[in-house]
Amino acid sequence: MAERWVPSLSFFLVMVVLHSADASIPAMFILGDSTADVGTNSLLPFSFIRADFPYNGIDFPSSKPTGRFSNGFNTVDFLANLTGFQISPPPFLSLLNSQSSMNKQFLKGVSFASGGSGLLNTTGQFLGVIPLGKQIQQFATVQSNLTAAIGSDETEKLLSKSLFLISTGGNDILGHFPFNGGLTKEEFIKNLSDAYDNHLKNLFELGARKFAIVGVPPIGCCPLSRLADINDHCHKEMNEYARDFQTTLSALLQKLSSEYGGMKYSLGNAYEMTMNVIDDPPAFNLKDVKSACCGGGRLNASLPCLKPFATVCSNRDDYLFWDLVHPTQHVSKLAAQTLYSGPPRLVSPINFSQLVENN
Ligand SMILES: *[C@@H]1O[C@H](CO)[C@@H](O)[C@H](O)[C@H]1NC(C)=O
Ligand SMILES: *[C@@H]1O[C@H](CO)[C@@H](O)[C@H](O)[C@H]1NC(C)=O
Ligand SMILES: *[C@@H]1O[C@H](CO)[C@@H](O)[C@H](O)[C@H]1NC(C)=O
Ligand SMILES: *[C@@H]1O[C@H](CO)[C@@H](O)[C@H](O)[C@H]1NC(C)=O
Ligand SMILES: *[C@H]1O[C@H](CO)[C@@H](O)[C@H](O)[C@H]1NC(C)=O
Ligand SMILES: CC(=O)N[C@H]1CO[C@H](CO)[C@@H](O)[C@@H]1O
Repeated sequence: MAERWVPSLSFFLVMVVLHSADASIPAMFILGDSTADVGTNSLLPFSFIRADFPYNGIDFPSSKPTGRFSNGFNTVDFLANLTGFQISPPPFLSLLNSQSSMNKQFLKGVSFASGGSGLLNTTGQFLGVIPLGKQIQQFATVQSNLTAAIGSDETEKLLSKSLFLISTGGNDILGHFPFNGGLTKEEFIKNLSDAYDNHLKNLFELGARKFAIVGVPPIGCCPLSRLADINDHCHKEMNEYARDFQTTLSALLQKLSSEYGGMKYSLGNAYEMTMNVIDDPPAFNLKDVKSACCGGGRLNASLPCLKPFATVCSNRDDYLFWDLVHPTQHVSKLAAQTLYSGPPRLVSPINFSQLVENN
């Protein structure tokens, strides 16, 4: 029974790959932290970083918390939608319970993103989350399952055309404060850059070619970081780390793409994009760029966005921040539009849409 079933499934999978070969991107693979998580952490029994409770998801279809750190969709959902998918691919951990065969969803993409994680294994290590290195090991499983199902040539072709979207680094920097582990800023940023270098090489070796990368936003300006200042000002030093990391990451990607034939990338400057919003809220139709819509206490950042303890604002599209760290759905949509079709000042050397269409 099983022996007859397996070959016919493989045949079906090959047909699916061939059928979608005319789409510019057959699949999206998502890695990173809570800016990209679509429910991974909800499936981790011991994770402390989660969003599977209201008021999260209040603006999601049927007002359900989905594990997204948002009132609705996140930036990856909007990017996936612009690329031609409905929403973000589902979490890897939700695709494992299909009995003997590989999950067909692997052909369309998988999300490995885990809230609270970072580039370094040590970031979030006591929070029960999945660091980027382990996310890449999970992708290696997907790659080997694909190879077993459709063969190595088809897998190579599929992965080389797929988009690998990575949004990470913010938690590494957040976790570096206030104790800096005795490292200078330069040493720490070098650590992050070396880690990124290593992760990208591992993904390249597994077949990834198209990298859509989102840099670190000005995390010193999120409500949580502003709490540390009596005047609610941004945490300057944290922002400096984020900005310097953007510069270092840009140089790293340039170097890697010259060394690795066939590697293409697009780097979004989340720092600049978010600063533009903070510096001129009315230009983006925003009224509040300092405090959270959902939470409680000073800046609504002293409490998590947890019903019934938190309050939730009704004019959510007026806010930059949904909770003490994460953007609202409205701002996530703006971010996705900029990453997808913005100018070189904000996303370079090409924007995501150019990366998608580039073959
Ligand atoms: C993008 O999202 C909209 C709204 O949910 C949906 O109607 C549309 O079908 C999506 N696009 C694709 C290509 O799935
Ligand atoms: C997927 O790959 C993993 C690791 O190689 C393996 O343990 C598992 O059995 C594979 N699953 C399928 C359905 O091939
Ligand atoms: C991080 O963890 C992975 C296993 O998940 C391991 O292979 C790797 O060597 C570790 N990296 C460092 C720098 O410790
Ligand atoms: C907190 O959110 C409530 C709405 O839920 C709002 O009325 C209030 O102004 C906010 N507080 C601060 C300090 O931003
Ligand atoms: C990036 O995106 C659009 C397509 O969505 C493209 O036409 C445009 O040239 C790019 N924008 C810039 C400013 O490079
Ligand atoms: C994980 C890692 O790369 N740690 C390094 C960070 O930088 C310091 C100082 O340069 C090194 O000693 C660590 O090994």
